[in-house]
Amino acid sequence: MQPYTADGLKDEIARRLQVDKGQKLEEASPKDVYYALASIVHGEIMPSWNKTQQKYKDKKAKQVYYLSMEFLIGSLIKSNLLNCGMLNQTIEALRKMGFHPEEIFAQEQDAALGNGGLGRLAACFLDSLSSLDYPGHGHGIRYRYGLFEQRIIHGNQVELPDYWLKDAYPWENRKEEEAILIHFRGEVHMFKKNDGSLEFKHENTDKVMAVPYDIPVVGYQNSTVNTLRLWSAEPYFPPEENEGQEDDFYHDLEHQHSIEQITGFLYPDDSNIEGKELRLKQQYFLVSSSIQNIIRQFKENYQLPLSRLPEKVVIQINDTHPSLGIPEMMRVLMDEENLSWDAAWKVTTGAFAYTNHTTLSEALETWPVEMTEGLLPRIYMIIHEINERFCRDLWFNHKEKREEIPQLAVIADGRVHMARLAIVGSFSVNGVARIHTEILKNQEMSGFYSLYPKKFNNKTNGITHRRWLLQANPGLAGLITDVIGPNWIRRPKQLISLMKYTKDRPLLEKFASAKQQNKQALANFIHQRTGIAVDPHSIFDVQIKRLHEYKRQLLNIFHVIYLYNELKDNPQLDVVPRTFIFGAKAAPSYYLAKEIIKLINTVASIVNYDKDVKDKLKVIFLENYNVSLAEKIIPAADISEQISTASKEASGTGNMKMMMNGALTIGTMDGANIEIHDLVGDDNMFIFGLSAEQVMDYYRHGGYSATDIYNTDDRVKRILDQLKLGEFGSQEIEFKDIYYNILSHNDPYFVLKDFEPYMEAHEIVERTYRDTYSWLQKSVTNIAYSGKFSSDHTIQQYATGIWNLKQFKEKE
Ligand code: 9GP
Repeated sequence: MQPYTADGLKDEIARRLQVDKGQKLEEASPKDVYYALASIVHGEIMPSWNKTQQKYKDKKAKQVYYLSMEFLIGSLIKSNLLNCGMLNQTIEALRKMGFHPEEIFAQEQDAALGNGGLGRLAACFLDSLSSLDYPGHGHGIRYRYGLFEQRIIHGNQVELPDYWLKDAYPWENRKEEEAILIHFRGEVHMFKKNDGSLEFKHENTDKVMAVPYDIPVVGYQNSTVNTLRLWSAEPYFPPEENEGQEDDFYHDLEHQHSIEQITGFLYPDDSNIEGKELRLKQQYFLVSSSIQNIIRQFKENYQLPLSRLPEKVVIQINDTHPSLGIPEMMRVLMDEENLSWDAAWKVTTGAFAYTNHTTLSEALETWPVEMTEGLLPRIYMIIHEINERFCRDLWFNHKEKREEIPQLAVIADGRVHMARLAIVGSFSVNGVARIHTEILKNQEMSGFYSLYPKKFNNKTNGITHRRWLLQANPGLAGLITDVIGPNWIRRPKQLISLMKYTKDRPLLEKFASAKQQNKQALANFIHQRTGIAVDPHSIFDVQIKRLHEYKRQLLNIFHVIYLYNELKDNPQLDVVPRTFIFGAKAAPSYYLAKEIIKLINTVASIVNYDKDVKDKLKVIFLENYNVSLAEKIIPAADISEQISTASKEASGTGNMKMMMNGALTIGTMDGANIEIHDLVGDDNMFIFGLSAEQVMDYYRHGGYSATDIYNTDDRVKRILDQLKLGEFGSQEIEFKDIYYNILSHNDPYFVLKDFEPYMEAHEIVERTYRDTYSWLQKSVTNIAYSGKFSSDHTIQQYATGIWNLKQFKEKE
């Protein structure tokens, strides 16, 4: 990529404005400047993009395709500038032009094509694949509406549509010539061929065009540019039907609308699968377009028999959502490429690998047989056959498993079990943190683990340190480079060298000042957004993630209410001032989660204006939590709240992002918290609460009574009674459902059980914070050990442990 100077860039922006819009610089709005800038960057990326793809073709490289219903890529302008090596010059150029760089960058609306952890992980993985020179691409859906925009009105979450494509999206290239035809419904006819084998013809289908839009995935200053291919659903117009269409204009319009609906919007729930036919359609649409595309490219580029496809192609499926890719590949290989069942099965199971992201039973997908069969008749036949063969194998070759067949069968109780399909059809099954993989192996999927022990493996999640440290926190990143040199940027594990400096007081002061600047910036932002002034010297205690009962935002707000009660009882109490910051979207149909959002906002509206509390306590709920907002909050966090009910959070990735930015974790022994703990130990984080074994034991054998705690702990009783009596609401009934959910359903997520240990852990937080020097040492220790959680490390493990993929350096 061509290096631009700041002045060169300034001139080029002015030239583009003139050529493209006939505009003078003085007349240009921030949006105009953003588009001119994005077009320059895109132009810089194009040659490397073409070259990378050509190189893969020429060298016949093995490639990984990451199939995911979600890619939460957020905004790309800054990360593209950073990865192209143009960020600093751009900032300088924009300043010289009299613009505030952040205002220009903020013109790009986040591409919110994901719900949370799973989608953001996919985006981090793509960044690492390119930055490490691995041939790896994403395939996903170009939803016209991304995750809803959240507004808080009178404390309630209100959802607005996220029409992120309303302005042109400068990073995508429409590739109409590579469109693919997808078939739904219809009938399957069976014929006997001359050689006695069977042939299946899928006829009278509803046809939909899948049109790809390609987005470049730029590696960090290495000229590698991979592709994120997002598919959009469009009507199919067969050439012979082009005439006489006027007659059917309104019918066609309706038809067109129903087709476009397929990629209309992202389902807004990440923990509870809605069994809607449209969602099943989306899933098949994604996999059919991707698989047909992959096979077409394989045939064009490799000139090898399809039996050798697994030598050149590996397909990682992100959760079970794309597992219909398995029968789809069987369909293409058998019906279109004439492979036998056995040959097709060998290719398919040699190419697919599956990542599981949750053990929550409500998130494990199953589809009704009638729906699957009606919408995808040929695919259902294949799933049926996969199931028959699998069950037969169990019956005849694994006699000890006969009893378990109903729990293992791909089709059971009138439903297709997607996780089972994914396990049976893949050569690798991985969890996303050590404890999560152990739970899969020993509990949730133990029946499969004993059948296929070699398939199961762990790949602990990671995050790209380029976006989450280098880009989001330039102050800290610059300081780190000053101290240990720039090598950590390409080898993030080298952050460990910071450990040499944890006793260097003047240096620790510099770390403190970098954090303080970020806190001040966030305080300004909060003031501008909410009108509330927060003390930038208070502890910034942050919980940002989807709202779910298992993530226990409720425990956090109970702690806030407890502190508030203490301060009301004794306004002179000597406490370290705290600012509790929340960001969370609830699935629109998740009633209790929305009640918890309302509770947090209601508590905030009382606490923030109470004179007794003064500046000792503030509660901020930042609406519309998304990637760009996370980039503002994370660098300013002192405390990272990772307080899920142990055994429930598969991994978590916010924990890694905040650790990397010097926050100390208060958390349970759950997900990747355990691996953070392995590295930094008890001295550098605040662990509390039930272990996963204890939680699972309670679920199995009972023995816990929430009512006992309510009756014996005055603090708990007071809080719950306040909810029931409407002290935190406009009327008595306001939060009664939260109250009853805890007491009548025996506190399914152990909020009361973990209350006492959580309070104690927070007392330790406060004591530790008072000792500034010791706090700073712990903070730097966290940064030093965080390199292990770079997604570069995770991707290396996928590449060597699952994909058998080679880095593709320029010299090869
Ligand atoms: O809940 C998990 C979260 O713990 C994990 O970090 C993330 C990425 O692996 O996936 C989340 N799962 C989902 O979003 C849906 O299964």
